Amino acid sequence: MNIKNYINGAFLAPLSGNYIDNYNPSKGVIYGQIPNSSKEDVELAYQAAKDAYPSWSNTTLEERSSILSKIAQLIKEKLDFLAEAEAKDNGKPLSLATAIDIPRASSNFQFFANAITQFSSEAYESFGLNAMNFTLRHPIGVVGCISPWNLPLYLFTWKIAPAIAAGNCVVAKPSEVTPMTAYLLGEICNEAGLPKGVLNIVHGLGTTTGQAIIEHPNIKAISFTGGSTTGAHIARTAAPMFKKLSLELGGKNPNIIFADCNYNEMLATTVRSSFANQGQICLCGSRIFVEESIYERFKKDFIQKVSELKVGNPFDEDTNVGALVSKAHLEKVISYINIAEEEGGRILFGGKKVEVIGSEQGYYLQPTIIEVTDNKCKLNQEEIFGPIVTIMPFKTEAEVLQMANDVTYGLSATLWTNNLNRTMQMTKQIEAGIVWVNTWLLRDLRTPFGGMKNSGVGREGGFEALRFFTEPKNVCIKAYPNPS
Ligand code: TXE
Repeated sequence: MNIKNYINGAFLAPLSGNYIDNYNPSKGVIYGQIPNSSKEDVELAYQAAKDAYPSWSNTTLEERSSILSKIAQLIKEKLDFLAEAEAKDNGKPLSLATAIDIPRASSNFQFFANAITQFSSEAYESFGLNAMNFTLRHPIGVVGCISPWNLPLYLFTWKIAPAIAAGNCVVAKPSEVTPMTAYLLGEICNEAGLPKGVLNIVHGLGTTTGQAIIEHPNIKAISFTGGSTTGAHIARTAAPMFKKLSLELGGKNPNIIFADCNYNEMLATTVRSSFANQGQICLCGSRIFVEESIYERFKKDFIQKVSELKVGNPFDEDTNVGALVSKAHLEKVISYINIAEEEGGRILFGGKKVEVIGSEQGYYLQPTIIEVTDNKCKLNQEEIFGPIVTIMPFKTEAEVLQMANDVTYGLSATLWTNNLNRTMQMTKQIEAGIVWVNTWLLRDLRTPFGGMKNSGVGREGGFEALRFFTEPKNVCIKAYPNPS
């Protein structure tokens, strides 16, 4: 199936006529083509957004909210269709796309449909000065949203929904590796009555299409989720143009397990936090630290549970682990298994490619557990973003805290303990934007989401996202006594 750009409500071929191949990772075959949009296509999208802006930014909140709700509703109605498209394009189990990805894409629109009606700004009465301050929050204008391949529609809509809810018009680019559901979203937006030009979707490579978006002088804000190296490049490009930036980048998250935790809950959740979506979630707990007294027990039980995971075709009902997103990514992930061997890591389980019958060319890898002895090793320092976790024991709270923080990343952390004091102390000291205690990936969309250190700049979610997509303007009014 050939994909087109969605510009001004219409589906357009790229002006240059350049296309790139789109792969089905579970089969390892090309199944369509997508535009490799040039600067000129991005300009077309920008012009459409610019033209739509005066009217869209002046719609009533009620009208905006009702269009966003309609999009949410249509995504819900097309759940099966969209989930199948996502599983085919990305390689993730259909069950996961059906239970998580697509429902969340719908919730993103519904959440911001509601949030925008409750969004407010501050006012200060300057006592003694006879003045009043209030802050207006205007939409920015035309903004850029660039998203990755791991949770395609989920993350694409997580940016677009608050951007348009706040009254902006958008030029958006999904990952070239997983463009399909973004393409389908265009049709849904038309069906929901989103005015032409409010959302424009251009497809193509990061280095051509993405680069044209971030370099565009009049696209005044960029919301990006992806790798930290790309994030640094975007920051370097956007900073001299004084663009507003929100960067959600990689993670190397600790999963810290104390002996006093609820063991069965911890074990089941740790399997999920290690291998959900083939480990391709920036929030996965890829470094598992286990208190020494339960280390051997955990190791045995964890290996047992992981060995029960079925690696297979995303469309098989009993598949737990699907295909990795691309051949290049599979090779990158496998290179870490070689690094582990060089570094003296012990592969406790997995480490091998899987040949799935009927899908022999697909990009499958066993979920892999590697025992390491030093947090300084590459496996514990670099983001692998695949089905590989490391485990190592620790003795004291201070020791595990030091290791947890001893990485360049700071996205999320998980803590398993029933000790309240320890929870209070550690959550304060862990360097991460999100800390889960006795759970993982439990999300309330009102909460601030994002990382510190090399995991990003800024926060998404709730009113934080609406603040990002608006420009505050303070108005100060002084009053004088009435002339007598
Ligand atoms: O991501 P990229 P890649 C991590 C993960 C992965 C690594 C690289 O470790 O192995 O990043 O993955 C667009 N200007 N994460 O290379 O390149 C690109 O087209 C503008 C973590 O696939 O960062 C895509 O739409 N845009 C992450 C988006 O950026 C550019 C999820 C992300 O791609 C661009 C994905 C440019 N110059 C990977 N270059 C997470 N935080 O969840 C690329 N892009």
